[in-house]
Amino acid sequence: MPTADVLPDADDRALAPSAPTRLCLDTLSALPSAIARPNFDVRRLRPGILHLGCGAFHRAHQALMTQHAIHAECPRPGMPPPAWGIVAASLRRRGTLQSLRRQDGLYSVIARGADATAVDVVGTVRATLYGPEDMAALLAWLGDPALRIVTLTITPAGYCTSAKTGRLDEQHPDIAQDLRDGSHRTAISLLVRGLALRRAMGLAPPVVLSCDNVPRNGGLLRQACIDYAALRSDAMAQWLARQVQFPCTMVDRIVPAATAGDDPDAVRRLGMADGASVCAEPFLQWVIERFDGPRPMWEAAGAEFVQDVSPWEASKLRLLNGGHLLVAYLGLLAGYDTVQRAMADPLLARLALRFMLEEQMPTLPPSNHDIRAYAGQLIARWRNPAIAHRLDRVGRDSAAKLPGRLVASLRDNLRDGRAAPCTLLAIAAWMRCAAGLVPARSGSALAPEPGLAVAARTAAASGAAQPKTIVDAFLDLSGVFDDTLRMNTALRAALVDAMTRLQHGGVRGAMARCLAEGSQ
Ligand code: CS2
Repeated sequence: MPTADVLPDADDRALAPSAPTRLCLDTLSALPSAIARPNFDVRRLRPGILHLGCGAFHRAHQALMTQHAIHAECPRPGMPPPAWGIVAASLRRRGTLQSLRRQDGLYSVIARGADATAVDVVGTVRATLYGPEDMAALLAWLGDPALRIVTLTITPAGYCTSAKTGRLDEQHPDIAQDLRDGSHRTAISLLVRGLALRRAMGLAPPVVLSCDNVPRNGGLLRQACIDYAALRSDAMAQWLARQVQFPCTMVDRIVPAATAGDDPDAVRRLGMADGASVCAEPFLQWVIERFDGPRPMWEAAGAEFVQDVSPWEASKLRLLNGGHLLVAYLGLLAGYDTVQRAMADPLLARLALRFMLEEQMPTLPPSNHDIRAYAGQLIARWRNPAIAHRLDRVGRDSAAKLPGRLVASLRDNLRDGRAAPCTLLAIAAWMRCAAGLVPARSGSALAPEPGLAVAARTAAASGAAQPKTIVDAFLDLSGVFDDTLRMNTALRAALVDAMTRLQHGGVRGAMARCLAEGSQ
């Protein structure tokens, strides 16, 4: 068990007499009866999991499902719960960890549906570690035999892989720095170090479960770790390849960015302050490739264990995440700020549905899944009026998101001779958003991405008049488009055409024309 346990911060609670009571172990029993909470003795929950990337998604998904899994094991009164507590670590951001520490690791998940709201207080996060300050404790936990599972939500960009090769990008600045000074800025470097410790101690490695939305997430992570290890030691790389399980997973729940500070809605519902609460849609799904070794009873919390995750992963990434990108970039150009508002626009909603059914569905691997029903369900989920999911957030980190969500299916469609006008329009809209050519009324623009800076400058400098300059600047990004696509002159011309339509007919005109042409 790491030493940097979550500790009540007495100062915070004592200093503000007029402030509402804060959620913590001592106040847990004062929650209103309608709030679901741990049915086990949280103080006795020993950790068995390390999670890297303690963002809102992890808290509303794996940490909550782990609580339900522990409930399903029905710890007997007086007995400690099964040791599936979570040590939640972050290598980059301290904010959430501090809020969790003030609350003994407790926080609420507010599931907001169109008609009903349900609240769970979660108690599975038993310690928090911040990489830059708690590295020794983090490494000690990685080397602790009690650690059986490592889960990760580090975003697609956190894998530091090249979209071209699917292997570790050794030139990535953070990887290069980790190789130089061993500071473990990246999860890849930290994981390899932790696994090397286990090997040196003769301990079985933990199972490593990627929970990010990237194609073949477990395989990608495994290869990145092997590549990193091989830069130091072939023997370590071979051990890792033979001994460590990296199951693929598909995770799904729409979780908007968490509010900074105490969410007033949480205060109202809990009757006490909660600086780490998250809100989410009610929908929740987790599909996991079967693996060997002890684990929580996640299936009792609704998780599915399957032989091959690919069909779930492909439809999730291409319809949900790809659809999200289409709605984000076209929605931002149309002046919307949230997915819900954008989806209230019938033009955008029709375009999103057509994109899913006519351009993404034909590229999916065969399965018995009802993809039409899935697409309809997605439209309803995106319309959920009770959550505000910001378009600029959905569209950020685009260089890492586009390849698996929009570009892969475009490649498949081109290969098979199928038209993909909605995808082309979405990619042209992305180029405009990434170049900062977003109308002022959107109120939000995409955060600049270092990898896109040169293309964005070139495109922005060309002003509105040069669709071809914008397309050339972005299509030449080898991290996003592979050589076949970059050399495809018909594709280049089609993107220039889509860009010209956006520029001359405006986004609404371009969407209307795309729909009209498709129905001829
Ligand atoms: C979104 C996802 O921001 C994004 O990339 O597409 O976070 C999406 O909301 C989740 O994958 C839903 O499961």
